[in-house]
Amino acid sequence: MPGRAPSAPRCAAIVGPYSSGKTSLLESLLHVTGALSKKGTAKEKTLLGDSSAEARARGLSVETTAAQAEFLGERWTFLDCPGAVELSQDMRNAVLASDVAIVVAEPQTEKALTLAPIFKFLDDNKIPHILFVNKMDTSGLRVRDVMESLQAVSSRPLVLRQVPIREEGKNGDVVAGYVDLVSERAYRYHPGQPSDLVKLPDDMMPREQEAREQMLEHLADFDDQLLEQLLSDAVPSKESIYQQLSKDLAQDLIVPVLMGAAEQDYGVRRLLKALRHDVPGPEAARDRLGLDGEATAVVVFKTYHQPHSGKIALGRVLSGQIADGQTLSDQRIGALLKPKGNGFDKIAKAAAGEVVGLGRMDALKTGDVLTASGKAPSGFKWPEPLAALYALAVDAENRNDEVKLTAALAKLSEEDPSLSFAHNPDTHELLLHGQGDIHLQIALERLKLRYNLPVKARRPQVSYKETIRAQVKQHARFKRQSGGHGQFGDVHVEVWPQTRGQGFEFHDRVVGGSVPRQFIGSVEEGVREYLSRGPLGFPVVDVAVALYDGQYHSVDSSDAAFKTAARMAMQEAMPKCHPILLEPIFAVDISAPASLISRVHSLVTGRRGQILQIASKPDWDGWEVVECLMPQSELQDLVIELRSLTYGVGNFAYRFDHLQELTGRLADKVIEQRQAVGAR
Ligand SMILES: Nc1nc2c(ncn2[C@@H]2O[C@H](COP(=O)(O)OP(=O)(O)O)[C@@H](O)[C@H]2O)c(=O)[nH]1
Ligand SMILES: [Mg+2]
Repeated sequence: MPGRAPSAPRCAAIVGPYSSGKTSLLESLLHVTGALSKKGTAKEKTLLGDSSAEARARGLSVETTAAQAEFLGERWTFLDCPGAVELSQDMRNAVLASDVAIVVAEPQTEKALTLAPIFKFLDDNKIPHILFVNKMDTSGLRVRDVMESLQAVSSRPLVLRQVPIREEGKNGDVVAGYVDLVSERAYRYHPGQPSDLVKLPDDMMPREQEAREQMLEHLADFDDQLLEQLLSDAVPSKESIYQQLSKDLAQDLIVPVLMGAAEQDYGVRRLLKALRHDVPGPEAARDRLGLDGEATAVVVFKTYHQPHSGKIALGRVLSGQIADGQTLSDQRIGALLKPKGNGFDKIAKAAAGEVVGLGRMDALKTGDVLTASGKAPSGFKWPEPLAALYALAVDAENRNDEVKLTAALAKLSEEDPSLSFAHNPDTHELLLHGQGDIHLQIALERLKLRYNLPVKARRPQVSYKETIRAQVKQHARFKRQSGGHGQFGDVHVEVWPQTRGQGFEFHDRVVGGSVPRQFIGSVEEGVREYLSRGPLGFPVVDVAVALYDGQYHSVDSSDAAFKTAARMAMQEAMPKCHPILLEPIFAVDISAPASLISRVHSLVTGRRGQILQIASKPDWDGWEVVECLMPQSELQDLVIELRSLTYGVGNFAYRFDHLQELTGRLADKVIEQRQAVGAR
């Protein structure tokens, strides 16, 4: 649009499934805008976005990379987000702080489903997004088939803005260029070069007309004037179409679709022009996040801990201006930086729209907002991190490193809020929780590479418990005569089962002082100590113990002696009470597209699950939820099988439900393993 004032700096997050070409697109965007003089390639592992050691090792992006560029006098930050489902936390945080998301997809109908959770997140949060169909240089598929499969997973209409021009090549059809459906002009692609205007091929006319009509019909759904024009066969002006496109994009009513090939720079200049014209300025993101009315606001969407540079928080200035050394929300900006290549450059100030690095602000974490007033605005909202779906028990290889290990894990989980760690009091294991095995393996690799902390990881133990089914009475006497002062304690206890969930109870039924008051607490203590590891090797629950008689000695009795006597009584009694194993059962809600729900069904039954209900998923069209009960032991690696059955998109939520008796071969195996391990 001639005469238009340059926009404030804007920010586009590049998102999409694994391997769709996001990092290649970043490379191309930087190259085309002149920010990068020499293009790297995925094959040679020289892409800017994948320059970390973890990324190179895997050939996949493991965290968000920010890079800046200028296009026609306007400034842009591009955020290349990891595509792997397990690493989607970074993607979520990045799009929230951006003005637009560029969703990169492959022209393959069978991969369309992998976009469903991405579209869902963008639409739930009303984040404007453009779809870029990449790898058109290799696609033989018809665009309308690709569009149909993608439309099936988007709640917003996908509006095609270009159609490809195909030509006969050596190995069949190749895409040679495109027709722009607004200007109705045809362009020919040139590898690494701008495309040039060509005559619209005659045989393309019917297809072009059809696609253009569809585009206009979609737009008319949101504009009465345009609808009237179409109904009366009037031709809407180019300007009015452009206006409508940017208006609808800004409100997340439609998803404009462009195409190209990042590796050849095909369609990338066209994409940049669409971004330039159609993407709203930073005020829209500010208002969307509930930060309107703030004179100065910076939202933190990522943190990095680097061994050499310390901690850097990546933030987006959404209103006002900030300067190095300034105090915001009671924290002084220790260093103001901007992303540059693989690192950062120092800057003095930054204005609304810019993405900045904030150094030496150690308290900052993702989802924080810095304001001049110091208060987090009441309307500000940032979604909760993804809940953990998988865990590993970890130990430092070197025992002396344990303190260092928790400190390093704290840093990693701060960088990535979907990673967390906790001590399991039942099993005494340090558990690392995350989104899947790759996610946790990357964390382990970072511990080793960045913090020099080699770690052993194994499958966590299940929190089995045990209880009893019979009632017994037991007498035990602890007596020791050694030199002068001896030890003496004598107890009669009764042990019986409680109903499930009732817990442990201790009853004092001593009459006539056969066990003096002051020792009764020690008897209870001895019982409790014993119950931390019952005859099967697990913590005992739902048991009641009564002390109903005993004897004492006026000189030799002591707290310690009664405690020991109580433990001895329990040791004798419990094996006679028909001990039984209890297994934790979880309530699990597994969601997947309806077309795949029969797979989920067999997955559940194959894992000793009990299906309670299959229902349609609220606010997710075409998705269903299988509600079931499943043993914890089967839940531990559920995510791995679920993803492999559902193209990676299946998900679940879970909570502890109850303990259930486990008998037979499975129980025998669990007990046998426990006995072999011994007390930890
Ligand atoms: N044919 C073709 N391959 C591409 C194109 N863009 C990326 N690729 C390839 O797709 C693979 C994944 O690329 P990458 O940019 O790492 O994808 P990301 O996981 O989405 O970041 C690599 O092997 C690239 O060489 C393209 O435009 N055309
Ligand atoms: Mg990548």
